[in-house]
Amino acid sequence: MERFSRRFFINFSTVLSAAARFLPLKTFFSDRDGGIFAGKGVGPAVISTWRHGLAANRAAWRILSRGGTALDAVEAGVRVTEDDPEVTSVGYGGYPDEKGLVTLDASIMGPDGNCGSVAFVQGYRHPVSIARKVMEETDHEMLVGAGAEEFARRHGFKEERLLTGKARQGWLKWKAGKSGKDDFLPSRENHDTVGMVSRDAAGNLAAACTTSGRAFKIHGRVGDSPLIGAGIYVDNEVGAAAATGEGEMIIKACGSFLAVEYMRRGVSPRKACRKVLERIIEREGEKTDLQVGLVALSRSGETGAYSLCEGFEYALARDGGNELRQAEYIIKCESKRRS
Ligand code: SD4
Repeated sequence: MERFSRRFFINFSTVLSAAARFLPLKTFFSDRDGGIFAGKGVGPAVISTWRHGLAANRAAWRILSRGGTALDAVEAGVRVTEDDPEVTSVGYGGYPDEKGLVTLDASIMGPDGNCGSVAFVQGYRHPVSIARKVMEETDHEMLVGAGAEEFARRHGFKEERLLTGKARQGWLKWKAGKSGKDDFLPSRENHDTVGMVSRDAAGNLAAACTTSGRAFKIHGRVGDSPLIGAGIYVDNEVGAAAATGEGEMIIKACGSFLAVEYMRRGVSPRKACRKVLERIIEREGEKTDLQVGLVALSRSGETGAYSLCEGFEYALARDGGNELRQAEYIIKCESKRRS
């Protein structure tokens, strides 16, 4: 009996793996998380936040499909968003702070656990690449403000003006409309940071995040995006996560680190993202009609995302496809109704 079962199992798994070579794996194994089959032979994958993640994913995929590394992919991917003047919360064209100055935050983390970040940087459109230089050329992890700008200059980054006409108009409108009472209330419309997590063909993981932060923020404010563990986190043996939304809430929960820790305990990426949001709700109570979204990827290639409020979109690229998805959410924030 035991022999029969073993033989049956071996035959069954041979058939299964042969079938999996010819048919899309998700036909057999797609799980309720919208993830992909967790096993050997799973190809590269990339997930990034919001609609502009589609363009970012395309650039990342070009690298992954040629056998490039996850680290190169996430850097190249989010640079696309940094370049896009229509995205008013990242890089060139980002909304300025209260003083009309565009100040940027970014981070990057690779499979070896190395990471780099910059915060409160002005005049450079690719803070993620400055962050990578910090990671690779120094034994520091984070540079901020004037020091980060000097470092960028020394490494050949080109200084330029990042405030576009569109962003300036938005700032002028905000200034004209603000009252003494509500000037620094969280800006709900502008949650479009790009965070990206990726897995390459070798199974290695990386993450990157880049943002101009909350629109019209107090001069000097830094959010979660450049903070390792908050905006992004990678543990190559477990998974990677990236966050977007109200940075203050993400920082207090160590959002991305916590998502990876849940995955370490065997929780799926989707559930890990949800559990981080539940933790935020526990902490923040009534404040939680502010948006937080998370994307995550496990070592084995399973993907997931979740948001606090309705309306978070993310882009998922794998198997040569690239699609925009609506994340599941916990609260319909306007009415505070739970889904
Ligand atoms: C921040 N988390 O600076 C960023 C903002 C953001 O989508 O994600 N917007 O708080």
